[in-house]
Amino acid sequence: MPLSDIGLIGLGVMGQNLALNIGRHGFGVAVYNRTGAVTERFLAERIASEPIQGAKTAGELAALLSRPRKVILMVKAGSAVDAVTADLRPHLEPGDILIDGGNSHFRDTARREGELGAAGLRFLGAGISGGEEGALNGPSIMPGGPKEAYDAVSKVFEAVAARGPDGSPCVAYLGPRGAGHYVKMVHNGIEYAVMQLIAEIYDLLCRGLGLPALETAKLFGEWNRGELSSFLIEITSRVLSRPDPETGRPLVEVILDEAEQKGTGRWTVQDALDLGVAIPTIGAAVQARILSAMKDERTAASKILRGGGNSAGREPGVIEDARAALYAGVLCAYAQGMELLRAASEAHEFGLDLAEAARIWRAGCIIRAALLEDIRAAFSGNPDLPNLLVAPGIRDRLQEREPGWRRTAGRILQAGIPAPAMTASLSYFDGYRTERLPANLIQALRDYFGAHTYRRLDRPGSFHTDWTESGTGRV
Ligand code: NBP
Repeated sequence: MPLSDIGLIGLGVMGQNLALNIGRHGFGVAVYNRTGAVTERFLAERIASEPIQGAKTAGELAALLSRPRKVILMVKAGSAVDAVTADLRPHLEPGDILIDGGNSHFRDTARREGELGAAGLRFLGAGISGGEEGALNGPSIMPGGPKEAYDAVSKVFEAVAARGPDGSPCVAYLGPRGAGHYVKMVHNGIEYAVMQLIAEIYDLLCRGLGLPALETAKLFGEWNRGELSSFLIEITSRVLSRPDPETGRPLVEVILDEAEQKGTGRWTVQDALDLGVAIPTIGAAVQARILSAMKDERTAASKILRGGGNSAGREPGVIEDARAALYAGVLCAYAQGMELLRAASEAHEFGLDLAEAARIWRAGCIIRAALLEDIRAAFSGNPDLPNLLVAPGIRDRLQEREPGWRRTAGRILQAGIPAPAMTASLSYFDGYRTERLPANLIQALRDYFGAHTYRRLDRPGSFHTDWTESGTGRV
């Protein structure tokens, strides 16, 4: 076989499918996996006519590649990326390009780019979303790093990426250093939030209103044909309609209610806190997973703490209101993600184009949704848009759904059903649209106990009051 165009290390779920996708597009691929048996099985069982060859060592892989070498790493994020890089590095030459396609932290990506750059090697951090199916048939690809390194691999990325509604590939150069992994991190943060919002509405429908899972599946299926049309709503309908072959019950009802996480949601919240960006819906989703994992404690507390009736009235409009609440909550999640991207772009000097980020999320990735075309158009029309919620068109839809959103939040809280992401979204909306918040009192309290001073509405300057002295402050 001639020298391959691209190398791929790590034949897990993503690596195998991405290698097949690249091969199917006519690029020669050389693959290597730490556990050799995995490579052998892959070559024996999954290759049809794709130009894919295997290597037994990192050195053998390097020898199979045309120059400059381009190698995609699809291994577990963290120390595995450093281990694989160290293994491969002695076999590389200046100008070769390493592409980390895993879910690495953007700071690790920046560090690796610096370390490898010092040796003349080029390093790209490319977030890849779409899971197994996306990797095989077209993922959304979020690359960042040296622009000329991106240009050297863009043909491959553009060939294998999903196509958006206008036929354009769901990949774009996003910026230097960790820009690509940053965008992927925020993508995952939004994913956490949308999944939590869906789960809360499912809880309201099934536990609160007593709808059977199958009926709820039909509702999500209907919703998927309208403005909520998205991958996550579509698969919710599919999941809810799947019976458990052993018990005959809906499979979802026999699944343990402990949500796991691998860290990208937490990183999103951590960086938002560092940058001072409010992303309460995403934060609530991460916290909800943490609380869900406390199963034993929750089970014990459920026998002690009473509250709410766990059921909501089936008055007319309740379902339509739930749909409105879900749509509004989802909008808030995307709005917060975009705000974080904007702030991060400034702070980390990524030079991100928000419309491009929305464009490449329209297909292939887990948060793909019809709504993303509206988001793309909003930022394309006005790159300085202060917040997605005030974009013309979007704000009208939000306002129309606001009464139903509020009624749903009332019902769900009354029933004692937890809805942290939905209520956080509504409070985000209310907080953002409120001219005068009670932060005046916070400032007064801070000044009382810490002499932190406050500013006044009626004149400039900093003021301090001795709140304990005689006069208005004495209680
Ligand atoms: P995993 O994250 O489970 O990684 C499995 C691969 O990493 C295997 O090839 C394994 O080799 C290799 N590996 C590990 Br683990 N430690 C290694 C080490 N120290 N040295 C060399 N190789 C090592 O697989 P995945 O689910 O395909 O994910 C790959 C990346 O893509 C991850 O960063 C993941 O977060 C990201 N991602 C996954 C998805 C998804 O839906 N699964 C979606 C989007 C992004 P071995 O066979 O020898 O153990």
